[in-house]
Amino acid sequence: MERDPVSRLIVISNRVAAPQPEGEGGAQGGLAVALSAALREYRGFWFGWSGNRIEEFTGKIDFQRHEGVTSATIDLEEQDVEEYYNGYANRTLWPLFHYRIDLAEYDRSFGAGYERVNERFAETVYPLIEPEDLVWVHDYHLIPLGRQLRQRGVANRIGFFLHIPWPPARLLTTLPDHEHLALSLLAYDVIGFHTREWLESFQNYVERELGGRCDPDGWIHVGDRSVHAAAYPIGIDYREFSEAAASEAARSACERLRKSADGRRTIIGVDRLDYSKGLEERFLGYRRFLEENAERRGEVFLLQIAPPSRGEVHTYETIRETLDELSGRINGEFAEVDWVPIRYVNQGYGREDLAGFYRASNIALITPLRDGMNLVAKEYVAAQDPDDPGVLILSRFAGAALQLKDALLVNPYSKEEISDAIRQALAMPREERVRRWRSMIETVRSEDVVWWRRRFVAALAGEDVEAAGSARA
Ligand code: ADQ
Repeated sequence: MERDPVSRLIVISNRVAAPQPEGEGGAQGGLAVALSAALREYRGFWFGWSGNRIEEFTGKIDFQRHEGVTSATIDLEEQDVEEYYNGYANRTLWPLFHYRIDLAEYDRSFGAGYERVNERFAETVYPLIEPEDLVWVHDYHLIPLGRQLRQRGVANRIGFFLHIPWPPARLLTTLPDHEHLALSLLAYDVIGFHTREWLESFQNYVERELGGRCDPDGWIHVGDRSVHAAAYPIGIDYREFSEAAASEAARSACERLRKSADGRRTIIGVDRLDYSKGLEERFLGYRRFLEENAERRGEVFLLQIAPPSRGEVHTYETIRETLDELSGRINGEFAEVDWVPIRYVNQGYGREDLAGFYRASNIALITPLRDGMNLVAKEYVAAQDPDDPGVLILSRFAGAALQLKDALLVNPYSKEEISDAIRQALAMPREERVRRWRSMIETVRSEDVVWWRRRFVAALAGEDVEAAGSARA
């Protein structure tokens, strides 16, 4: 295997998670899926929270080696988890960065817990960093970590990648202490976003709120600090996913779904149960389709797979109740003795099962209200039969929409657009499906997770990013 030109890579993210063994399910975050693939090729280690809670923080590091990846994890105190993870990360930043200021909670104790845990990460990891190491920090949980490491004398190249959108300046300024948070990013050498749109929001914020200057070549200057920021769209692990899709388990999952569809056409949705994924709006859009197309009712059904996530945050209980209620109502309203319009499944599946379900589905309905990228859309494309592919209906507000331009792009807030797109997808001739799919698979295959990681690491190592391939997003 080709070696990347770095001595060691240290990846730091909130959780260190390997892919779930087949069949065990669980909501597998996109970050976990992507990073375990990336780390296999490097020496170095992956540092983060173990997921365990303890009475008093000790800073003890647990090293493990699993499938070629060394992980180093620490346990956190209950109060840390409450304020940093359930609090600032998931009740403040997640909703705010997904444009939901109505759901964002601003509580001083959350901010304090967030800084404290970032300090704990920095304090524990910095003695493990050697002079030539490249350090790659991931996501909104750890924005202040670069600053914390610098304060401890770490002079290495440190990069930051944001897996979620960067919100428009007018929304971000509703966050108390937003300048402090944004200024933390200047401690990094490289900042990565999924798309140009999130990058431009960041640049706009820097100019408006921090009085900085953004050069067209990606350099951002604020005071005496200069940092390079660019779009690095993440992809799926195409090779791994294709192997999963070709497996016996995938074939039998595909067969199982086709058999149960009994000649009906399947519309599939696969998402973590999260308000950003637009599930309520999706159900309502599908309901509109059933209303407007009475003659097609018995011909299709929607299979929505949505394993619960973040159960400790109240808003997630609410969205779960809303969807239970809404799917029940739609089924009650439209079902026949031999047909149920929505199959709503609250569990996770292994990669092979998912690949089989994608392949058995004629349409994927992926309509997040806002999504940094969305890997499910790319997985759906990768799992299709080249001779008879399904149709991808995709929200124009997902980062993936900037790359997958041949999907049917919809406004996820519009019931009419969702309904029209389902009708268009059902009627789409095979030649058109093949043409659209060919253009999308080309992107999914070439701009995969390896390409993403190479481009970011090249930039972090100070090499020519364009030599590693330029981005379309
Ligand atoms: P997520 O919000 O978790 O990721 P997404 O990119 O779609 O969203 O990744 C989800 C992953 O989990 C996919 O690989 C999918 O197959 C898997 N998954 C989802 N439901 C599942 C189920 N029921 N069973 C098994 N697996 C399931 C965040 C950002 C995204 C960004 C990623 C990566 O919110 O915008 O694309 O990080 O950067």
